[in-house]
Amino acid sequence: MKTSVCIIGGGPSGLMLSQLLHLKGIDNIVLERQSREYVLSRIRAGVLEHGFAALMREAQCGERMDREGEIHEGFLIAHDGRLDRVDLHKYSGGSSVVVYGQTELTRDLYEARDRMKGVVIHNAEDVQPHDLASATPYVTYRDGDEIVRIDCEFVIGADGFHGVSRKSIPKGVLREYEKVYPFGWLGVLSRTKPVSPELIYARHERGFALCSMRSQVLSRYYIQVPLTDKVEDWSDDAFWAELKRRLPAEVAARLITGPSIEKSIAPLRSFVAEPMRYGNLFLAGDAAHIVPPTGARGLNSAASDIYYLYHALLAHYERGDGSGLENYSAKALARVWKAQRFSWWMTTMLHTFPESIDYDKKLQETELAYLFSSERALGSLAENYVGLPF
Ligand code: RFL
Ligand code: PHB
Repeated sequence: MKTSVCIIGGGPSGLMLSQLLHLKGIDNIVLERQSREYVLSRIRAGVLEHGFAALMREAQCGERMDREGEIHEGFLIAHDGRLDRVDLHKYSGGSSVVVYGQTELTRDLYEARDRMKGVVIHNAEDVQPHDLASATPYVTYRDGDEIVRIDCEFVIGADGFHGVSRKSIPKGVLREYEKVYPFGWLGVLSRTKPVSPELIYARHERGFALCSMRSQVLSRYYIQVPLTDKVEDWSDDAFWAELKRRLPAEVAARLITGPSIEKSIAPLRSFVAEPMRYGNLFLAGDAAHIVPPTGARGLNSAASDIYYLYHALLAHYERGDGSGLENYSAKALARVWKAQRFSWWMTTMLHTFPESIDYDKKLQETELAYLFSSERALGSLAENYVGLPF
């Protein structure tokens, strides 16, 4: 096979880029290791910044998101016996976020790819990029007993943290920065009315908790757990009891519980790979960087990568202008690191660390006390949470 852009990974990053390029007549193929059902069963992000939402509209996939997604103009932080509100709208100069599940937006992107007859190959095994430093790279994959070869001009590594693309960059070229947190988030999805119309992030001595949602009838809750815990260790009853302990009494009293329809543990990790380009391979999204979910930045950092990459490829194909591709890595990384900083800050402020001494706990309390006493500090939180400009 032959195409202009071969995209490895059919998650939100790969599908979004595929759709945007196709709308401009730029030929591309998406290779996805899993089945579509599997990709759509992964429960992940819930909060989208407006930059991401705008990209969905540009990709002609924003209709259902605009109809069913909820605009949130603030969220709450429970700490030290208080429940304080962060007024995103006020402190970000009129902005907000959209609550719309990653599952839903991925479904919308797949449907748009189907409508345009875009090529998305599922169950592609042993995907491997080749000759990336040359002007004629190619990608192979296995379909049963057959090895299929795709010749292309550019390879996009949008295959997430465990993908093959980043691993294809020679060791001497790549620098990796990583911070692994000593805990994970146990998440539960339940068909219940959310406990609060706005998200609640809770700092508690027993550990962090988050009350989120996908809609007014679908709730998503998380609690911080040690890395040694297994999903099987947590019955639904044990989960609800522990969540209630970490929430303010009046919130816990109105929490509606129900059977979990999904339950999983995600370890918390920060990671950045530099540079995000090697020859004609360009990394995007979780393939190049991940953040702990506390600041809701993961998918949103992927969106800015896709935005820069899309415009760079467009300039190349429409005007023969390669400057966007040249500058892609530096430009993307500048925003990526700001998302890393914000996610690290939110995580550090709100979680219980096994090694922390009383001094550290006092600083966490003071950080929160300072935050809610300073309009400038709230402004800084708000502008990061709604998303820094692309
Ligand atoms: P994905 O979604 O991991 O997709 C990569 C795709 O590549 C495929 N793949 C391969 N395909 C072919 N060959 C190979 N060798 C391959 N290896 C892998 C995979 O099957 C997959 O389909 O990466 P992408 O597209 O860059 O998207 C990134 C987002 O998924 C991620 O950043 C967010 O989910 C992070 N995140 C959140 N982000 C937000 O912006 N807001 C949130 O509220 C938010 N909440 C979260 C989150 C992530 C979480 N977890 C589970 C890590 C909450 C959680 C709990
Ligand atoms: C979610 O709803 O899954 C969610 C929301 C906010 C976060 C992280 C995850 O910061």
